[in-house]
Amino acid sequence: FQSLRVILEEKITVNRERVAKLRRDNGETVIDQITADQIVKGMRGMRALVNETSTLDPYSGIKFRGLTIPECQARLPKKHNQPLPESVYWLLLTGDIPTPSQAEELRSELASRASLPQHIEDMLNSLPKSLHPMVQLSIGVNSLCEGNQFDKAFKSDCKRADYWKSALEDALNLVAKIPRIAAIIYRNAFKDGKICAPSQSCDLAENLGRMLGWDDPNFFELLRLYLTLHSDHEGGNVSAHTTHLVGSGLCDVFRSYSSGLNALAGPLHGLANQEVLKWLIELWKIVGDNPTEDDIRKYVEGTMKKGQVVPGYGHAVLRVPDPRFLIELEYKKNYIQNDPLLNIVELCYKVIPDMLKQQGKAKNPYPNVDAGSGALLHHYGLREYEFFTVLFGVSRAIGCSASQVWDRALLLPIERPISLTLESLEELVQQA
Ligand code: FCX
Repeated sequence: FQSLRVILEEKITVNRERVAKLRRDNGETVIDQITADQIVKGMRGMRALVNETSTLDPYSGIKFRGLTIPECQARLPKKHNQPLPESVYWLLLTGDIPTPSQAEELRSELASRASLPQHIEDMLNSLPKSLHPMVQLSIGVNSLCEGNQFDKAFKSDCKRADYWKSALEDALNLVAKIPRIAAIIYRNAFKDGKICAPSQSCDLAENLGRMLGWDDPNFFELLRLYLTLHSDHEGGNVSAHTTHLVGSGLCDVFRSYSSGLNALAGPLHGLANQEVLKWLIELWKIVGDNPTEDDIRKYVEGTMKKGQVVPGYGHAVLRVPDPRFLIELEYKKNYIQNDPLLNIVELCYKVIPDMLKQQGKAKNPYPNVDAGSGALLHHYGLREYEFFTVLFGVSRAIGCSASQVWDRALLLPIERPISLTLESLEELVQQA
């Protein structure tokens, strides 16, 4: 942990100087324009945020600190064939590929922080089982804010330049503890409520899998992949942006990310993975184990006729099949012999893009990460799809908390754009 802090301190000094130079030399330089369309259509394509941890290209997809996911898989310290989630976290925090001993240092640090205060476990156990798992997760993460280091620093005479240190402390606690919150929610909502303790010797993925109740190394391997794939998706997506926005008012990472989790719980965003599996299971029931392309077409037409979106397809930024979805398919090819539901996922990929192109509305007719993630979990026996977005939330804590450390490190101010009434927008358009 000490070495992580030292490395960050050095990098933060350098990056603060970069910000100062940028502002001094080019603070007034115009880099983009905003159209009226962008203002009424969800600010698509508007470059207006600083986010250090990852970038998203419409055609090549996500890069974590400049590395594609296949590059992460090849170069980050792994367990078996997938990167350790801890090495992904190190990469997002520092921009460096950790050495195996640095990844181990972070693994051990996070494992040592993995338990929850008893009163938080009691509070989670008292929640109604019927409360959606994402609401429970948001409550659990919010409640971690009690006694957080950031508030303590803020209320003491800590200098603003040092806020990042307490933000880092809280970020590590969030990533360490969120798997247990998720597992308690799962065991209470869908199993007998009993849960094993986190182990000091496991990585984040195995600890999560074991606390959920699995003892299958292949499932832990899938969770390693899952935690990597969902860890970050640049700063403009709904959950990352929400976390950043709330944090910009100097809320600690627990309350900021709890807000981000509520953002993730929308069906057009993270909840899509739940919606995809619900939709696929219904399709499977209708068409059976060996459907034809026409069977799939008929079902998709039904969804479109109802005016609903096809879940797991489309993206606000990507204009190609989501590389994360392609990695899911590759995982299926390498690890799973024959699974009827995953076969249906593949058949959908053959059929749906052309249908969406024909419909002519979606700017991106291709699958996103949610199109395949749920069917992989289903293969290993995790079938309660209302829980799926919780796993997304466990993973996204890695990216959102790393970003929040950098928000404080770069001394980013409170976010405060200006909204327009329709009338003022119409006037501005006339004057332009
Ligand atoms: N099925 C049917 N219609 C679709 C569609 C889909 N999968 N995706 C987009 N469209 C429609 C939109 O509803 C919109 O219709 P409208 O003009 O009548 O309002 C039109 O196509 C243009 O939308 P577009 O600009 O392509 O997409 P947006 O940037 O507005 O929205 C999302 C992007 C992802 C929200 C959209 O594609 C969608 O609803 N997809 C299904 C839900 C989903 O899978 N979400 C997960 C996304 C992602 F991975 C994540 O953030 O987690």
